[in-house]
Amino acid sequence: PKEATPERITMKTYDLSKVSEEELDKALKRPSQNSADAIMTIIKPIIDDVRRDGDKALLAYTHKFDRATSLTSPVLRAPFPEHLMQLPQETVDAIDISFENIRKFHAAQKEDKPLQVETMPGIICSRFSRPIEAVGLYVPGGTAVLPSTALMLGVPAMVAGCQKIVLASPPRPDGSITPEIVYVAHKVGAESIVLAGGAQAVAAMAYGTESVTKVDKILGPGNQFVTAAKMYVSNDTNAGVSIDMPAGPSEVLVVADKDANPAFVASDLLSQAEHGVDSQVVLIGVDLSGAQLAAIEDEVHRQAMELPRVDIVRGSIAHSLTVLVKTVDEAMRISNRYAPEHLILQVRDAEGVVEQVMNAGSVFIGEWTPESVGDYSAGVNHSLPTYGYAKQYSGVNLASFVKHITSSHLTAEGLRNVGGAVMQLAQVEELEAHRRAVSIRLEYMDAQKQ
Ligand code: HSO
Ligand code: ZN
Repeated sequence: PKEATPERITMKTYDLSKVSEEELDKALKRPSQNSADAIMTIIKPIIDDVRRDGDKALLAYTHKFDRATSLTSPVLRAPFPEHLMQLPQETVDAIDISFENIRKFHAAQKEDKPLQVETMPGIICSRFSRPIEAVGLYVPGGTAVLPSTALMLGVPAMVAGCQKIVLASPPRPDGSITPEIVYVAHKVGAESIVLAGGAQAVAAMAYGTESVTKVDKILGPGNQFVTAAKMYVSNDTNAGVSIDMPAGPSEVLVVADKDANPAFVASDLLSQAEHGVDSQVVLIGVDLSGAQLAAIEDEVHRQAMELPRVDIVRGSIAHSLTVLVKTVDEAMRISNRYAPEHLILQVRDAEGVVEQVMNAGSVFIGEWTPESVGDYSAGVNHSLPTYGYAKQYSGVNLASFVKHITSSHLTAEGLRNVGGAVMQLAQVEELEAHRRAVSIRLEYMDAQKQ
């Protein structure tokens, strides 16, 4: 690997034909997270406090961590006062357009009628879905205001028909919440906004407090404390709460060939890099010439220097990398092994390459599809699996807000058709009552016939 000069904002480059598999795997490792044990020792007492002392503990933590010392109630209930959602018209319009696209895409994911299969004559198996009653949606505070995350979680919850939508987000030091988030909460029909963040907000929604509604599922991204708290409460049977997925720092992998526009490629890498110092961005260059690689690197440096968040970008670019390969097949093999949260395909016939995508949170196809359209407004969800979890998790979608329930309905004929198999297996498992539940009915049928 070529060393980056300190002042230039540039990624290390690896040439697939010159590095070993192990070297490449090591380079593609996500920046390491703090040890789970260390995080757990910090959050456990917070969760215990909120569970025991409810609002009082929740408020105390908000006073301490968010410096919102004037806050006297941790919850804002709907209907939310108009004056808390005053926004410039352009922002209202932007939220409305995004809301509508996200709504359309998630509404299309509805299964309008139950799935039904007659597995044998007289045996009808069905599957239908019902909304999760109460959901808690965590919208991070931190270095950026994220009303888009409120949309990505709130809109599908609304479309799914969840009865109680609770939003949680840390307040600003003056105790207020950003008006964009209040406006989104209003649009999705949220019942309340919990003015708290971190493990304390997660605990409040998991166990409920005097004023925070207990929820059945908690969704949304967050820092390591939030993620650890979600994992903790979802393992506590006293809470009876589930979570969406483990969350880690945001990441993007861009596959670009020699037709890709260097300025576009750089802009996509940087839009992920500005999320946080622990974000990681990966460029896979397919059959690029030295001049083409240099053009992309120049653009990365030049554009980065113009960004207000250049210092964050410096941090994330420091552990980001470029891998040079010869073919799209090689690129996709690496991408599938990395399992990026976002995969951008800036290659000729990008659409055709999608078939080769095995592991990714969300794919952005072709040069006119920057990741930021998906982050905000296209309609797809931006709450996606990170840290390689795209290998086994889906991003947030309509199914995240429902349960699937199955049913079976047999006629007498159906029971006659399958009864023998059931009785035989019950016998193998030596569960006599199971066997008799069938035999009693079959005998009854026979008696009726005579
Ligand atoms: N790229 C982020 C989502 C986001 N971007 C929110 C802007 N605002 C993680 O998918
Ligand atoms: Zn983003």
